[in-house]
Amino acid sequence: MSTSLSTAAREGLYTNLKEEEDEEEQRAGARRSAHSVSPGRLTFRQGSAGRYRMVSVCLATLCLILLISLIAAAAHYKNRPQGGDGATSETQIQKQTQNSNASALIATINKLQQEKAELQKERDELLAKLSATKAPQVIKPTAPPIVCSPDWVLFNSSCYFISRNTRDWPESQSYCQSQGGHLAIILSAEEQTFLWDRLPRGHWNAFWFGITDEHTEDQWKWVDGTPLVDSFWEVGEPNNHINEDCGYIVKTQVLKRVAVRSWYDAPCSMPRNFICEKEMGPGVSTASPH
Ligand SMILES: [Ca+2]
Ligand SMILES: [Ca+2]
Repeated sequence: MSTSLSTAAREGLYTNLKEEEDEEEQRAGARRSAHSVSPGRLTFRQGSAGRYRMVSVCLATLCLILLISLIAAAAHYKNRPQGGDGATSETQIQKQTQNSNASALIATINKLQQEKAELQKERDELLAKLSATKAPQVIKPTAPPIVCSPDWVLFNSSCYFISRNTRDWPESQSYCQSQGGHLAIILSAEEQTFLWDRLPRGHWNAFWFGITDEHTEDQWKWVDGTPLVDSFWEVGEPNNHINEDCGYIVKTQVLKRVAVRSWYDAPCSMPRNFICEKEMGPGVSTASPH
């Protein structure tokens, strides 16, 4: 009996399941009917799909372009010099290069100037040596010592003769000229003193020398025509007391008389001792006094 029930129960269950399947199939068929598309709507669906493909292609192209741009930009920035603005950096580099070149140039110029100075110094030294080599070794002949004739005395480069006899001034000058000289021309205190020291003392020892104002009164000139500059007149002389145009030196026994105040003027015709002078420079021949 239980087996019969079980069979009946299974048949009942099977019937219920079959009915449920049929109902489900009917609902599915109804959904398919509800979602069935008309031909016009199908054409609309096909056009939308083409536009979607076109948009997709465009988007893909844009993405590709964007990717290429990004790659190019990355490459550009990778190749850019590091550290700030490119133009500024390049200018700084150029400036640094120029400064470096200028410093090197200045150093080169300084070095060349130093070498130039050294070369000039060396050149001058060589020129000096060359000049010393080329310069003739001039050996000045030693001038022979001046030897004065007997009774003549030497002072500097002149010989002097102090007469023992007397003549007037013109004759005295003539005698001196005959000896190759002239009445003494006294140009310095040293020369004056030298002669004074060699004059003999006496009551009024007087000696003509080579000065006169016979051509123009009070314009005293030496026998060689040169004017008188330094003079050793006694105080109050020359006074042209009695038409006195010739000069003479006085030496007495009075010791207080001095050489540099010993000149007087007197008439040229008066007989007096005299002093001759003869220059003894090169080329001047000597002659013995008479
Ligand atoms: Ca006079
Ligand atoms: Ca006088």
